[in-house]
Amino acid sequence: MKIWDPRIEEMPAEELKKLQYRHLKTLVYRLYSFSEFYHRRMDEQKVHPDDINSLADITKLPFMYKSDLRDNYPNKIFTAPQDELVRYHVSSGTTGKPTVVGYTQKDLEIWTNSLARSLTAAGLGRGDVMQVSYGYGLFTGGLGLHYGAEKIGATVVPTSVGNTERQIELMQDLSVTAIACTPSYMVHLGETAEKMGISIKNDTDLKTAVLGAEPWSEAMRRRMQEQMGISAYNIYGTSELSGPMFTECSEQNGIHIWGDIAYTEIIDPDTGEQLPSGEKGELVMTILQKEALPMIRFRIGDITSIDESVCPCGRTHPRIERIQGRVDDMLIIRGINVFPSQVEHALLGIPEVSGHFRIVVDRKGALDTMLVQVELNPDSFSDKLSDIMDIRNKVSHLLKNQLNVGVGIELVAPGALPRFEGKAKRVTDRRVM
Ligand code: ADP
Ligand code: K
Ligand code: ZN
Repeated sequence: MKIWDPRIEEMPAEELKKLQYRHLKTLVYRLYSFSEFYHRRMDEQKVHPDDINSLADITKLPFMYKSDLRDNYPNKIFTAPQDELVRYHVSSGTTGKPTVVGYTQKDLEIWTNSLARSLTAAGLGRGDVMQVSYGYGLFTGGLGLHYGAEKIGATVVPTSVGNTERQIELMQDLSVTAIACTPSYMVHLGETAEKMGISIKNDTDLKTAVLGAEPWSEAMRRRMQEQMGISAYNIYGTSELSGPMFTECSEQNGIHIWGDIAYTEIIDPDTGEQLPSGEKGELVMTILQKEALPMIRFRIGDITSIDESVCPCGRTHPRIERIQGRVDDMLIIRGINVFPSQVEHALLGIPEVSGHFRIVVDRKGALDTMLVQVELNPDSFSDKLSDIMDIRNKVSHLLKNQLNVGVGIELVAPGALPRFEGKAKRVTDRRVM
């Protein structure tokens, strides 16, 4: 079993903690001195860098939220000057504005190294041919995995998403041994191959799948592994951390979070109190070495628990269990984050429809579908089919632009959707993992 960076990955846990503390201390001083945003935040919390004298003192520091990125759109809280940035990525925000993340050269190196360790932990290396079927472009998945796979000396086939039949042809022709994509796309790929008369298990060299960007279950893993003759590893990350960064090792029992890169806490989402190791709660991460967009105690919103015991694989870095859900109402549609508040925001800009809407999420075959039912405004209500079609096209177009994911639109008569007292129940999710 190869380890990419044994010195770091097998470092005794106590030493790792010391290293984390040193990084934290440096980070806090740097941010207090050079960032108006963090300086103000720490002042508000009445905490000074001198108050941070152990790793446990991290709880004195204020939390950060996705809304901090939205409120400082696009890059007002970046802590590196523009001429040191070498890349931007863009992810979904909670309302109209997306979240912009930026990277210096060193930030990209750390991200790539993180993935080099992770992909090696998943058993990959030189000689592997990896098809990267995550989206290339503004999302972090495609380019992230691309650089990570090249770093370990694998051969990359940058197929990106879509055109599944061609992906399967290439998989055969180029003797692809590994793939990175969403778990639902993996299932879709398997089903498409079946239809083409190709068995992934018997007619391809595929052995490893690195799957993430959306929740999936242990049952789904077992099914895929059996049916397709592969080992499937869970990969985790968010654009605010850099992108997908951390995976499971050969044990397939928790995702190793590289402690020199990120400090992990689990908190009670209601009280903000840190929970003891092993308990389920909201994942909070501090990115210890990032230059352009450091995150202190960032409340990611995913629910999981942490296991700090040394892994049988020899790695000392803590592991988080499979993500169990969200503390907020974020939906993930084909790997893309969608907030009901974004839908609401987009609909508010369209005079022909009202603010009464409902989202129905389902899975057709292996792929997610999203339907938005929205009430017409009384003024726009019409018996003419062509009028209705025009409005529907307009709504569909605007929502696709805002959400980056295709949505079905169903226009309904004014007053047709249920009204709620208190918090509206806007989402019906019919997917089974
Ligand atoms: P990515 O492109 O890596 O999906 P985003 O920032 O767009 O990054 O989305 C991050 C969110 O996606 C996470 O907060 C989490 O909710 C979800 N996610 C990513 N990977 C996984 C995974 N392996 N299992 C469950 N959810 C995941
Ligand atoms: K996602
Ligand atoms: Zn391990």
